[in-house]
Amino acid sequence: MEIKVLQDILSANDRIAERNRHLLDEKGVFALNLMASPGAGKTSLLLETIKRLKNRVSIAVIEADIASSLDADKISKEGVTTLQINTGGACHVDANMLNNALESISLEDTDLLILENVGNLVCPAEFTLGVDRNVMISSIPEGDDKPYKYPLMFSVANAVLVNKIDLLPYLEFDFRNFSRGVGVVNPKAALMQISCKTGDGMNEWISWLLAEMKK
Ligand SMILES: Nc1nc2c(ncn2[C@@H]2O[C@H](COP(=O)(O)OP(=O)(O)OP(=O)(O)O)[C@@H](O)[C@H]2O)c(=O)[nH]1
Ligand SMILES: [Mg+2]
Repeated sequence: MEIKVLQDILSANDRIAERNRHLLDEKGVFALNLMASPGAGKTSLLLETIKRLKNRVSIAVIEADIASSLDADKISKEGVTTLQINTGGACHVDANMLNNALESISLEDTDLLILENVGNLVCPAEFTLGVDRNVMISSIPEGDDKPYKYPLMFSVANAVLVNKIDLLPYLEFDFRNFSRGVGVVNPKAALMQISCKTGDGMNEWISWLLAEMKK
């Protein structure tokens, strides 16, 4: 009876993720997997992060999208190493895709590697990649119920960033309900409120990131 297919795929993924972890550790690269639904602000956060850190930290970015190089074009204008992966339909990056991408990046020259995962609040959370931290963005227009409806994504995140807080005057969003939901699935997650438009919360985010890189 051949009924273990899914399990085999996932364990194969985990084995490659372990290889990624070893490779990144060996080269001294701190790797971050940035996840969120489409349009939550992943590329915007990357741009703000790069602007603030590029003179202190050597950054490389992997952009993953189903199609196009639009995000990679924006990031490469900041003068950092940028690689675009087109998944051709897959709604996530798996460990093997990351492994292939790592071959094209000069890891010796990289301190911080950030992967912008495919915009999706479900699939990316299912694949271990072998990175140091998972960071997810949830944005105000998406609503305060997302931790209850998409618990896996929130449960794998080391940090949850609530973006677009500049829109709070125009939209209903109950932070107490949101943070209670995060607390239920992942009480250890760092929770930050940010706006990539106004820069609010960016100091806290950058401080968190630099502190995690030192651990
Ligand atoms: N008002 C407001 N708009 C924002 C903020 N952050 C991002 N945006 C806008 O939201 C839209 C989507 O932002 P992106 O950074 O492209 O989102 P993304 O998560 O990278 O999207 P995909 O790569 O398509 O999944 C853009 O029009 C941004 O200008 C914010 O803090 N406030
Ligand atoms: Mg993007």
